[in-house]
Amino acid sequence: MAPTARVALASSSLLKSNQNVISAVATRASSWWSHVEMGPPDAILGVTEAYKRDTNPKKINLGVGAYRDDNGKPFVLPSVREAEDKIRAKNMDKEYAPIAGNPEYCKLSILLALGDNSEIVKNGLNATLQGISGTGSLRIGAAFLEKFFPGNKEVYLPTPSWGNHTPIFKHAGLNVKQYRYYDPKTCGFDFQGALQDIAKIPEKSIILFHACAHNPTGVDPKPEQWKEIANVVKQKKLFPFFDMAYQGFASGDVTRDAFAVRHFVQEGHQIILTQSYAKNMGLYGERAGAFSLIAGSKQEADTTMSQLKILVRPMYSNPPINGARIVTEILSDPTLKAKWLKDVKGMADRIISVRTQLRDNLKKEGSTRDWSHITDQIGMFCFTGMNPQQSERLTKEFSIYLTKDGRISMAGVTTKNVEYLAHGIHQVTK
Ligand code: CBA
Repeated sequence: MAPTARVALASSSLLKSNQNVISAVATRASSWWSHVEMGPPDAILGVTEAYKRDTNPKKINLGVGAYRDDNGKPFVLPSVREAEDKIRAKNMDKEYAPIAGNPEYCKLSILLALGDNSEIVKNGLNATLQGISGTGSLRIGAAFLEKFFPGNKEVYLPTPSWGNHTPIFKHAGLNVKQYRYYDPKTCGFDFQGALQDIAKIPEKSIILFHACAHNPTGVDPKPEQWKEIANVVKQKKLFPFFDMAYQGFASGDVTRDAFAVRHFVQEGHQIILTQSYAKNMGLYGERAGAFSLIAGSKQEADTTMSQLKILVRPMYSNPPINGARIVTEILSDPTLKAKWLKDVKGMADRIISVRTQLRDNLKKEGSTRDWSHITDQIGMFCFTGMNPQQSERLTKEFSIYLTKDGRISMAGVTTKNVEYLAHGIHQVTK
């Protein structure tokens, strides 16, 4: 072919491909989805996305509640590594789990929550399913309540609560309302406010409690206060829903952290309980959790379980197997369980220690503010009291990432970054 003809052919095919691009763009403009507007980034997980884009070597991510070791690195618990080795040696298959998950896993989970000698478990009064971590278990609970709760389809949440609670319940079609919980004046628990509001909740409504290590405030009722709350809940015929995402993470002791749940159950409350192994076993991405309800009889446990399975099947069919195997391996082996309990204590203790360091460093920086709540609050988070402007300045000027409500994940604070963090906080709050 003559060179001029070749050029003509090439430019005509270029023209054709351009036309294809133009018509593809035109087709997209009249797409089914052109009306979909850009949504805002997630208030918590969006913080990690922004952190990843930052190139400042001093950057700190205190957004999401994910434990880090003292080098700021993700931490896989030694007990989990050991469990994984054991599982690998068993050369297990990859078959589907049952709809409700592995029965042994479910039993071990409810025993961890209620205690090894639980009468409820002995009498078969619990309906427990493996859920997709804490969030998925909450979502099962929301769906079940929407369909079967015989009272008001209204859930009362503490103010504030974990940002995902409202969307989870609304998504299932329940109304969401609030009761007082946190007192910004004292940065502590507003016990009287909570009692007054709970007493005003219409009978037969649902009330949500954080079992321990309240997120975002790090403020929990004391055992005596839980007892009074349990009484009011009973008098008002409210239905208690416990979200237990941090068992062991608050005090370092899984029994102590289960106090509220066990007390309510002992007092005869038929609670719903959701559990997560994301934090206390560091199984974030494995999505291992559990949903339980306490029924009035063995037969009721069976009927509710049958309906729970009917709800789960079209949502995700059955849960993932790997995380549940790790949990089962740990909780069913007393030696490995003891090692895990030590790992949990180690994480909780490190957090408690960096709380003191942060407070001391703020003092060293010359801050005259009262920062006692940093050490008074417990669990993964500290609700610093910083306002949205101060939180934004901390991010913009110091590359310290946190949620706009002033919550910082203490799990991301280390002996290496605590001075820089204290400096930043002092600069934006003085
Ligand atoms: N309940 C509460 C009170 C939580 O804080 C969280 C996690 C969950 C769900 C349930 P999962 O589904 O992973 O088991 O946890 N909250 C976060 O730690 C974070 O994981 C947080 O930073 O707030 C999240 O998903 O927002």
